[in-house]
Amino acid sequence: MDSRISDPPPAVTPLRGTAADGLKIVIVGGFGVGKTTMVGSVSEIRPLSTEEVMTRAGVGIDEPGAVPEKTTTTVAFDFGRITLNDRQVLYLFGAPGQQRFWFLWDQLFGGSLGAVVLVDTRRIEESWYAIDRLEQHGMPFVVAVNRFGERGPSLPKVRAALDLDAHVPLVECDARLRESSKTVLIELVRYLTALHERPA
Ligand SMILES: Nc1nc2c(ncn2[C@@H]2O[C@H](COP(=O)(O)OP(=O)(O)OP(=O)(O)O)[C@@H](O)[C@H]2O)c(=O)[nH]1
Ligand SMILES: [Mg+2]
Repeated sequence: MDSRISDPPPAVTPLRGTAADGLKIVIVGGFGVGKTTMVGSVSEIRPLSTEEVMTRAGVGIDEPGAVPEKTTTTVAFDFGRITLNDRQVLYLFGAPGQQRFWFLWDQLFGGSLGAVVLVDTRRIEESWYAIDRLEQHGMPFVVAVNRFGERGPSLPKVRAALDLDAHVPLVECDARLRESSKTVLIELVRYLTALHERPA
């Protein structure tokens, strides 16, 4: 796990007795955009992750080229939990980013209320597929721009590059920081609530 992740969660945080609403959220996006990092930084329980080392045997299959510091990749999914308030608990599922695991996404989408799409502005096109799949599913989503230390294009330029509808929330984040990741999730919950309350 990235040693720069802020405030590692305690190993065990019991679920509150008042928790009544479990909301399933998925975190999607292209390879190496920070999905596992986000689940790890924001989860209040030790996240379940299915990371495998990318070995020489994977050369030509695994593509760490654009993210050279990356040595592992998600081969199934990440799982974490965050308590929003006395009643609401988010269950977080981080999707695998590599194309050969995309067939798993349908299972992860089942029962999900909404999604976060993570975007690396150095490789915006890596997240097009996620947006297409979510739109096909009719699943609401917010987009979070993970800048990886680069200034990169402005948010309006990212919106244009992703061809996002004006109503889709687009925010900045640093997936390594708990508060930043939490802000993204709160944005998603607000968006879902607003959609739910919108007159038909
Ligand atoms: N500078 C910076 N680095 C980040 C940020 N988020 C993630 N990283 C780094 O980017 C690399 C990729 O992160 P992961 O969380 O494994 O990416 P992923 O999207 O889960 O990757 P796959 O599951 O293999 O598709 C790791 O080395 C992280 O430490 C960020 O916001 N800023
Ligand atoms: Mg991952």
